[in-house]
Amino acid sequence: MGLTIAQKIIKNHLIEGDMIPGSEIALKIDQTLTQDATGTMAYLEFEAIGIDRVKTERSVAYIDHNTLQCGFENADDHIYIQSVAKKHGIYFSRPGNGICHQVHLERFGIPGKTLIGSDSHTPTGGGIGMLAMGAGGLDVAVAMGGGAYYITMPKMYKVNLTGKLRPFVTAKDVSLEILRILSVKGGVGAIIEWGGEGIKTLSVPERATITNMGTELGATTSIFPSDEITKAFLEAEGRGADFVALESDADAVYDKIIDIDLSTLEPLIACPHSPDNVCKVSEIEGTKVDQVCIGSCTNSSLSDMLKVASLLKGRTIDPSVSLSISPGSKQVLSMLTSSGALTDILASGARLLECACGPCIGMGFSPNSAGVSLRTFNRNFLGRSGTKDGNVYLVSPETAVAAAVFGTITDPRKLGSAPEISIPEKYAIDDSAVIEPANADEAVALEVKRGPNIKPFPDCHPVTDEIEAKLVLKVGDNITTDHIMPAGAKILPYRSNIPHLSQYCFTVCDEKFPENAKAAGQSFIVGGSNYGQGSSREHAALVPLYLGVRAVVAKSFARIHAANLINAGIMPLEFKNADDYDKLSQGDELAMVNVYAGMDSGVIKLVNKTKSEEYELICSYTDRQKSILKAGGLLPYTKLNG
Ligand code: MIC
Ligand code: SF4
Repeated sequence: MGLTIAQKIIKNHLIEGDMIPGSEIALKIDQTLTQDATGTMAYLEFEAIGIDRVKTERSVAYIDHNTLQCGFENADDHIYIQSVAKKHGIYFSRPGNGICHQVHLERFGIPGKTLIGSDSHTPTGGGIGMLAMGAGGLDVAVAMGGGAYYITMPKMYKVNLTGKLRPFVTAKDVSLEILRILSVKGGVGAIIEWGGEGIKTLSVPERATITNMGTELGATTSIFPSDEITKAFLEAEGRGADFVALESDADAVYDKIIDIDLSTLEPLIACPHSPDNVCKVSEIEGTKVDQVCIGSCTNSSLSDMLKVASLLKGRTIDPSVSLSISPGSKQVLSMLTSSGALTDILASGARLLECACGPCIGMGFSPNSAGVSLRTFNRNFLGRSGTKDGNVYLVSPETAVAAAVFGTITDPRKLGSAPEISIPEKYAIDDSAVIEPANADEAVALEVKRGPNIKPFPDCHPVTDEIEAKLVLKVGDNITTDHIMPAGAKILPYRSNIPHLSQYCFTVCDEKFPENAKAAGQSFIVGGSNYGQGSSREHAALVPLYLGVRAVVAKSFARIHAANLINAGIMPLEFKNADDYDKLSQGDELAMVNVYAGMDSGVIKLVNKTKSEEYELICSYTDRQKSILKAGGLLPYTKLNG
């Protein structure tokens, strides 16, 4: 039987396990990346593991999320990350150099290699044929130390593309179309391979938009073949030597095949507050727009920005709209500048933001009260923009420009003729903002600088055989990590200060959650399906741990969050009968008995002492996961087991 692209890479990196969907496998990791909002914690964990030098082929620490320095906290964290990187063998991408995924694709990604990153959009690297996955910070710390990365062997899906996109229909619309078809949980447990004749019409930046947004499907990752288009991109980046060709075997077997004819697609838009709430732009034309943001790791490539510049050239944006542009990297910004395209953008009335995540994670540029914001980003979860009642829509750069120019949601085809942009023969290469690590000898004497905002890791709690706890919070389906641990400019600076962060935990759903959880001492949370979708932030597990949460019982979980819960020593458990979800009420006094035996049999009994009822919960922990839970998390487990 032939192999898919992902199966080939997995086979080459398999350390443990069998490639049987649903079973646990351990992979050797070639490259890692971190960003600053998850990086401080990841490097504190790496230090706690106690390994001197990273053992990967390449590890890069990016500063791109926490770039607003409204107090000492973010600046201190940047200095900490820079100093820890220099000492332990990690490349440091300075603030201003760009968004981790964009820069990694340009300068470091290699087809056929494995990459894990402490950011859920790490699958962007699949645009050049990498097996690139988002992970919790602790998993990245372990991989930097040479440890394996454990995942459940995914199923294989294929999206077969035929035809060619029509003018003003873009890779972003392809991403929205697949979200419309599969929904935000349709990719859970799967790797999505993109193939078919249609992919020959898509450049690497377009492919990277698609693999980036595959994260919103809940997929383990997404991947394109590495072909002559990949080769041309790597050559233009001066990295032709990194090219290797990769394709699936003709007789590879897929669990699901989806066909999309590119020539039938239209400009699409994801409406508030979920990336899969998709309709045609033409269906909601005329809605008044207050703000437009162009950028983020989904749509900030040079090609995207040049299209935007060409459409804005000679036009002035509507006076009632505020337009921001954040180029994805210093390379993109410098080429926009030298080509004169930036002048066209600025002349239209746009505001230039730095090469960073910015508004995507609520780091500035929050919309006005109840404002309508059209963004080229990948997520529009409630409250993420920083404005609680903001209405965020997700669109292509072309649709974003149309809204900025006309002041309302408008089909971009009304802008006239579509710009034709091809990737340059040579990108402007300047790696001066990437600081190399010290060599092993020099590193010994180097000091790691820690600011006062860095607080100790929360106390670990080994899972015990009997747990009495209160149900402090019951939530519904598709709870995101932005609900659990909100981000934004006011909260993000405290990612290395768990006690401070804890005041905000789940407050989007229940203002009183932190107070109630603390008062309960030990607690459980109940959720619906796809609990924990979205970001890879391990803080969505570490903060509940700090607040006393011992288990989360849900109808189903998102992949990275379930792994983060286990890494934090919190049990993720699923209802055996989904109807039992309705029987539980917030405030119920609960108990789990014979937990260890239940972990072995796969069924744990949950006693509702308030209602005198019993429910069955299921778990399918591997022996490794059971040991992690019994040790109180991956950190104590790794220290014990080396
Ligand atoms: C996001 O897009 O939600 C983030 C911010 O990049 C997160 C990481 C984080 O919370 O720091 C992600 O996607 O993993
Ligand atoms: Fe940054 Fe937004 Fe991309 Fe997350 S999704 S890495 S916040 S640009």
